[in-house]
Amino acid sequence: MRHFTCVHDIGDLKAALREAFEIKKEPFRYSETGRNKTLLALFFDSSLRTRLSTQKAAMNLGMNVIVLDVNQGAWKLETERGVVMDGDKPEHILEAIPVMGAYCDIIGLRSFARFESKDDDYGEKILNGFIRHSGKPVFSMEAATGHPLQSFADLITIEEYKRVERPKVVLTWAPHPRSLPQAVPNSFAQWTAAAGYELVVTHPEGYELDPRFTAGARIEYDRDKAFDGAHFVYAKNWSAYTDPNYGKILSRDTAWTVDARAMSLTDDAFFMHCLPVRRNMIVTDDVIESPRSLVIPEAANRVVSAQVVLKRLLTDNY
Ligand code: AN0
Ligand code: CP
Repeated sequence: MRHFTCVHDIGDLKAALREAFEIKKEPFRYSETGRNKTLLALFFDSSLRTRLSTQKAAMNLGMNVIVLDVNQGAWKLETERGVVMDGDKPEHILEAIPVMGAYCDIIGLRSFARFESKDDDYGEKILNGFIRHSGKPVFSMEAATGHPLQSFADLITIEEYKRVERPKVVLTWAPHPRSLPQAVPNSFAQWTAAAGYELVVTHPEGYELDPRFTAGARIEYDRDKAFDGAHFVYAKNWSAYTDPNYGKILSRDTAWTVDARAMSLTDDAFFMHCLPVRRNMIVTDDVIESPRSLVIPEAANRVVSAQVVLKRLLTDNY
């Protein structure tokens, strides 16, 4: 694996899951693999889990880690080519990327959708810029259209808790006061399809995701019908994908908040969310605090997914 940006990069998913459980059992077995190798973890956007779990995974592999919050202390970066740089941005990303590549062996990148241009976001302009110009293996720590480390951790969690071979998994939209990217639901749909689960996606009309990610899923606008018999409920807010509403909030309807009544329609489903979560917008206190809530084990598995990916990037490239 040269880079890690989506489910296709991981190859045989079953083998990757087996590797994850092996690493979870023996996290320090490969503590020499990353010796004298440096991870540069670059954040253009905020993070708690990704920042900490990726560092922990790198440390378990014996790596050195540099973390940079690009917007705090580094020069503001111009991303357009051809502009006269007489404004507030002193450095161009076309110099900054190879410079950063010179100081490390692997680059982790967090750079959310900007909602300024759907083509730039869905063309993964920033992530692909790092792949093209850094000269180093690059992995996504949530880019514009996907959050593969999250989905990999979600699958590890589902595999640990499922009671049937092919569980019914429901991805449900829920309200949020700010415009959020489609990265988490896109990846979740793509990875659960690759895992062969039954996937139902439910949301108000107008929130249809890019069909390239939801291929094979059933879209159900009636949430009660979607929840019927579910084994896992995965809640997430996202903004509209379809034109002309790309990046917009179309609904704030709190009837979509996941509550005990909705969960009672399921087959005693587990509740999942990638976090950070806004309580009583996305999910009620009682549901997220219930014994069926997996949000903490899910977050803990982020170390495992990051460690599998880093180990493969190290062994395949160095
Ligand atoms: C981000 C998102 O929705 O993509 C990160 C989730 C892991 N969430 C927020 O910005 C609240
Ligand atoms: N789930 C997740 O990626 O969390 P952070 O945004 O805190 O990293």
